Amino acid sequence: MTKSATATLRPMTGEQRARFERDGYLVIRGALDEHEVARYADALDRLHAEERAAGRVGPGGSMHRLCAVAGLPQAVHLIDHPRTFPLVWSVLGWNVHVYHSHLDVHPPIRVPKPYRFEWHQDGGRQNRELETEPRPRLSVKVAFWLSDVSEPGRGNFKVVPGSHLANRIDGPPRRDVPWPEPVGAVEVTVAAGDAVFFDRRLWHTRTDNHSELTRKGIFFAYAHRWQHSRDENTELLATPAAAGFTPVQRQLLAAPLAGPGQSPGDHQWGHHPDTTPLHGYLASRGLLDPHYPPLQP
Ligand SMILES: O=C(O)CCC(=O)C(=O)O
Repeated sequence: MTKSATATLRPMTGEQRARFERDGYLVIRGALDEHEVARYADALDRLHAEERAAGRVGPGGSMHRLCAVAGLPQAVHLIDHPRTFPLVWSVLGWNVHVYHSHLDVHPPIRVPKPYRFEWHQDGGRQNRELETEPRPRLSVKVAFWLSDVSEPGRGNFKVVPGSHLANRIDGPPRRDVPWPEPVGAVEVTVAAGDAVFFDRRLWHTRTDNHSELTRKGIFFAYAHRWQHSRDENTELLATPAAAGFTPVQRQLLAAPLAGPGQSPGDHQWGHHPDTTPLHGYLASRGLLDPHYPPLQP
């Protein structure tokens, strides 16, 4: 973690937890300061320019690049950012990693796009293969905003507050069939530097950017280490840049943690808290919680 991380680590407050359980998401105002916003936005702009030059952007110049830290190693400081990461371990506990992440740049839309119903819960097949109502939370996600989406129409994140406990919403027979927006849907209006922390079950969608501003964000989804990662960081972890990553950052990037004589699978399963960096980090600061199973010492 960065220097500031150690100074300000605080678990989720009771009020935040109640709001998160009720609405399925929280907005963290000013999660990044203006210098951080400028730094990450510049880095994202540079990557976007490279991707564009290499012909790897979508229609209209949009970029949705998976494995955020592999694409932008300086974004490693976002995965355990002191303003957002405590929300993650307060909910999921210490046996976590980033299982999926993306870097997003969406320039203004100049040519109308064909209709597509993009409302979804995260987790893909989890939403078919788990049988409970509601299905379990399993993962949470943090979106860091690097452009101003404080007005609707700027490619905002759109959600149905409180919908995380509903296994389904009304939708079209095929995604290309125009369909009314879900009742209660709202565009989340936030400034550059704000973050949105959400339950993967929250029904949500990206919206089209009809403004004059390019919409930019970085997203990290966290799950327990016993859930398979969609991100692939093996090459990243072998680069010189990775030498500077902290043990907690390495855990979050799914670096192998098993020591001599330990089975990698068992370690990933969570059998070895003593050699799981986040466990040690929280224990040494008195942040484990005997009353909350995922955080029990
Ligand atoms: O880009 C957005 O606003 C939404 C992204 C999204 O759908 C997701 O993170 O699952």
